[in-house]
Amino acid sequence: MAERWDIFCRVVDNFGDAGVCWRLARKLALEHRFRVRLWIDHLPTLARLDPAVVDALRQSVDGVEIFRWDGDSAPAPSGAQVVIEAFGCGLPEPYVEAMAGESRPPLWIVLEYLSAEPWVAAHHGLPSPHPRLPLERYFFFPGFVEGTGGLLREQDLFARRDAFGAQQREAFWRAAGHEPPPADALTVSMFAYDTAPLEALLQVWEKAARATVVAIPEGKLPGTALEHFGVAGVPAGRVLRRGALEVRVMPFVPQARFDELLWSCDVAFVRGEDSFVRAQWAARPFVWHIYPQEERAHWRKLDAFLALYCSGLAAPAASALNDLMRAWNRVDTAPVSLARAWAAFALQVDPLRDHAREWAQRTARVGELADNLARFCLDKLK
Ligand code: TRH
Repeated sequence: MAERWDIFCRVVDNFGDAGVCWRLARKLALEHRFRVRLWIDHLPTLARLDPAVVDALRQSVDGVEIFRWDGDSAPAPSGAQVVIEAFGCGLPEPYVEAMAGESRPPLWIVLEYLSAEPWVAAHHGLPSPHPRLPLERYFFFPGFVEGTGGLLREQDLFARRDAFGAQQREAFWRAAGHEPPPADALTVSMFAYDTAPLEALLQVWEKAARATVVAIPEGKLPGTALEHFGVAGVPAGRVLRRGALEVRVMPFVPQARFDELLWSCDVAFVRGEDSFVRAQWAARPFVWHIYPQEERAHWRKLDAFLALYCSGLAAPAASALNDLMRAWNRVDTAPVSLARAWAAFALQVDPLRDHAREWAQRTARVGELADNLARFCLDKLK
C-alpha cells in the first residue's frame, strides 16, 4: 500500500525545484490516484507555474493538497506511506520523530537532482538508513539510462506533442499576443540564465541569411535584447526587429503549456532541470544552459550528458552540438567561438531533429520517474 504521499519542497532559487515537485505531485495524484500532500516554502513560485495556485495556508489543486511550509514547522503526520524529501531539502525534525513513532513508519525517499554522470546508476536506490531512528531512507536518482529512476513524463505527452500541428501552433502564438512567425523563419525559444552570452547570438542572428524569430519569456533575459536594440523598455507589440532578427517578448506561460512553446519553435534553448527534460520530450534540437555549480562541477555534468546524448549521432551534428553547448556555457576549453558554433549547428538542424526524436523514444523506454518511484516504493513496502 502506497496510497498517501507527502512531498517536501524548498525553493532554492528560480523555478526548477517547484517545477519538478509540482510535476511529480500532479502525476502521482492524477495518474496514480494517490493522495498527495505537497509542502512548499515559496508559494508565489508555484503560483507562477500554475495560476490556479494562490498564496494560502492550504488549498487543493489538481487533486494535490498544497500546504504553505515555513521550512521548519512540522506538519501533522498524515499517515503517509511515502515521504519525499526533494533535492535533499531536509525534513523538519519533529516530523521525522513523528514518522519514527508510527506503528509502520513511512518510507523516506530523497529525490536527487538529474545528472547523466556514470556514477548515478550505481547510487540510484541505495539505502541511507537514519543514523538514530528506525527509518528506512533511500536515494532516488532521475536519469537517462537503465538502472536510474528515469524522467518525469505525463502519460499522454507524446500523443499531445504529435497532435500539435500548424493550427495549434498558430493558436499558441496568437494566445501569446503575437502573429504566427513567417513560415520560412527559424523559430527559437530562449530560456537561459542571464549569464548566457545571448548578446553574441543576437549579433549573429541579426546578420544571418535566414530570418530568425527568437521568443524570450519575460524576466531578466529580455533586458539583454533591449540593450542590443538600444531601447529602454519593451515596446508596444512586444517585438523588436533589426536585420534578420526578430525578438518577441513572451508572457511566462503556465507550466502545463510550456511544452506548447517548445512545440511551436524549431530550436529550444533551455536551462536547469525541468525545461531541459521537456526539450528532450519535445524532440527538438536544443541547447542546454546548465545550472552553474561550484568548482565548475556543471561542466563535468554537461560533458557527461553530451557523451550520452551524442551516441549514435553522426559526427558533424555531434561536433556542432558539442561546440555550441560548450560555447553557450562558456566552457573554457570551448574550441570555437559562439558565432562559428551557431553557424555549424544551424546547418545540422535537420539531422539533430531526427536524432532528438530517436533520443526521446530511447529515453522513454528507461521508464517514467513517477511510475518507477511508485513501483520502487510498493516493492519496499511489501
Ligand atoms: O528555473 P530553473 O533554472 O530551475 C532550477 C533551479 O535553479 C534550481 O535551483 C536548480 O536546482 C534546478 O534548476 C536544476 O530551470 P528549470 O528546472 O528548467 O525550471 C523552469 C520551470 O519553469 C520549468 O518547469 C518550466 C517552467 N516555465 C514555465 O512554466 N513557463 C515559462 O514560460 C517558462 C519560460 C518556464
